[in-house]
Amino acid sequence: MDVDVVVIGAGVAGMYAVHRFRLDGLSVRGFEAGSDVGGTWYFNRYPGARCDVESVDYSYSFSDELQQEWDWSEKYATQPEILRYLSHVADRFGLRSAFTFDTRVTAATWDDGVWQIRTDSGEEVRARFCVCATGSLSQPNTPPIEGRERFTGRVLHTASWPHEGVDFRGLRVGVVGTGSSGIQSIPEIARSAESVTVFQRTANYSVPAGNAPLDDETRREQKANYAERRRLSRLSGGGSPFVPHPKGALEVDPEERRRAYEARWQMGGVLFAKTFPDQTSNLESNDTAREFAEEKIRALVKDPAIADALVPKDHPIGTKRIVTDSGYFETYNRDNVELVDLRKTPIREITETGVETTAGHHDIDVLVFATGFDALTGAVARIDIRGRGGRTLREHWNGGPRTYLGLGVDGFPNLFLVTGPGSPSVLANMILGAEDHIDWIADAVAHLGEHGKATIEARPDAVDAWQAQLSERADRTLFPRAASWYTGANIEGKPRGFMLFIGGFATYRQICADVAGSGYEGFTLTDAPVAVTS
Ligand code: NA7
Repeated sequence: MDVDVVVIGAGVAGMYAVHRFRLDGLSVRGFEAGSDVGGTWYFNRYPGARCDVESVDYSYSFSDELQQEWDWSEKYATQPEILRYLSHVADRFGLRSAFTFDTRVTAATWDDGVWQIRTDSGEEVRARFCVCATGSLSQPNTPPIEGRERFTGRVLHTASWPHEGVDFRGLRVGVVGTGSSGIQSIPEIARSAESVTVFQRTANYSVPAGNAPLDDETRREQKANYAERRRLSRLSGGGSPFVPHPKGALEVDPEERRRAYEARWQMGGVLFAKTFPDQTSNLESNDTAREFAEEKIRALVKDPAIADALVPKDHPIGTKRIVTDSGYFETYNRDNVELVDLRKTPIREITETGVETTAGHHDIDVLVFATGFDALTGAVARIDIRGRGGRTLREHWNGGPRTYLGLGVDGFPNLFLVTGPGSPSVLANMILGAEDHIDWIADAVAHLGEHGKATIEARPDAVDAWQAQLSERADRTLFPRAASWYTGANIEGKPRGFMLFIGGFATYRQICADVAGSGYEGFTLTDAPVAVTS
């Protein structure tokens, strides 16, 4: 055996994994495709990239010293600031030394009690445990639009943005996609480009961030109350210290409802989706939020026809992640921004010089794909993972991902997933979620040691029951109605099904804690011999 644990990925989860496993006295090797730490924040460098969770909450909780010493400059941190923070964490806890950068794990094979890990540099490492901290939104998706390779201008993807930045001055820019990446980057690109043509397939809900610099007083107060803030976050549905209105949207009178929506709108961001507790489970309640948001969009956009095209019509509000923007809808009031509604005039093909829709040709110098990710499964699926009997994870997940607790997979002993399918993942605060998962895994590894066991593996019946629970919970909500990346609908040919645990962060934490407390019910623990240490 070379090491106890191999960690794949040096993002938020992989970094904490190295720290925690080392604290537990385990030897760790990490591999990272990028040239440095940061994961999603290393790659997504597009202009306007920001987190949609407040910086004070979207930060590690494992070290109070770290919490107290780091100063966030804004309510919602930009990508460069988050990357600086993660770099600081890597320095402070000496994490980089565990990682080999610019190196992709290409294969992981379970062989006689050992994970054999192979990389694209030809290195092979043997480990007892393999932790996939590979990220939920890390495998970029570029849709196979006819003629894409013929375009002679510059092609960019928001998720693999050039490190040196892009100077858009004097250029005609086309942006495909109006998810979070498109909605955050379009206003920034429009500020300097000669023109921006936005190719919108599905209009999206977006709430202004209400971003603001944090002053010393606010920071002092946040830091003084950090413990309470974290406690409330862990009791919440989404991992931030906010609770919805105590009543359902239809249980209050229209004035109170409006006041509640207005207050959340002014607070800014994604939490608008959780103003009332029944907003994403009852269509009638959802309609009240939808109407409120629609009114806001129409008030922000001067041209009623453009406003109409920007009003979402395909999905209940909140069933695709609500975007947190800075001046998105207002951008369409600029003379240099044009909206192309692909529902009315679909793309025919990409040409050498631009994009041809059924309404005509758009000349473009730079084409930006803000087209998202093969979410939740894409990054693990690209690794050739082989479990017991040589069965591949790809085969095993042919019909869609199947996990127990989002942590383990039957047939794949000592393999752990982190914040992936089957967990709340992106429906909750990803940093707190990652810390929880890593702590759970580390505790499980310690439990094996204490009980003379060598392997832990999800039982097939536990996986079946977990999958059934995921579906039952999702079916009680409006989420399955949206053709979102939560369901695999954004990738052609990807199996459809709601992939996340939607019962809330607090409930999920309790379930995981109960499983651990019961001696890992639903997992098989064996004392199979481990290969001889070399
Ligand atoms: P998203 O949210 O998946 O958005 C991708 C966008 O690209 C979305 O508007 C898609 O339209 C659009 N898209 C995808 N394929 C095509 C084709 N073929 N033609 C036209 N438009 C297309 O990714 P983001 O990177 O913006 O955000 C991902 C998450 O990161 C976000 O939710 C935050 O949590 C952070 P569609 O809606 O599929 O019709």
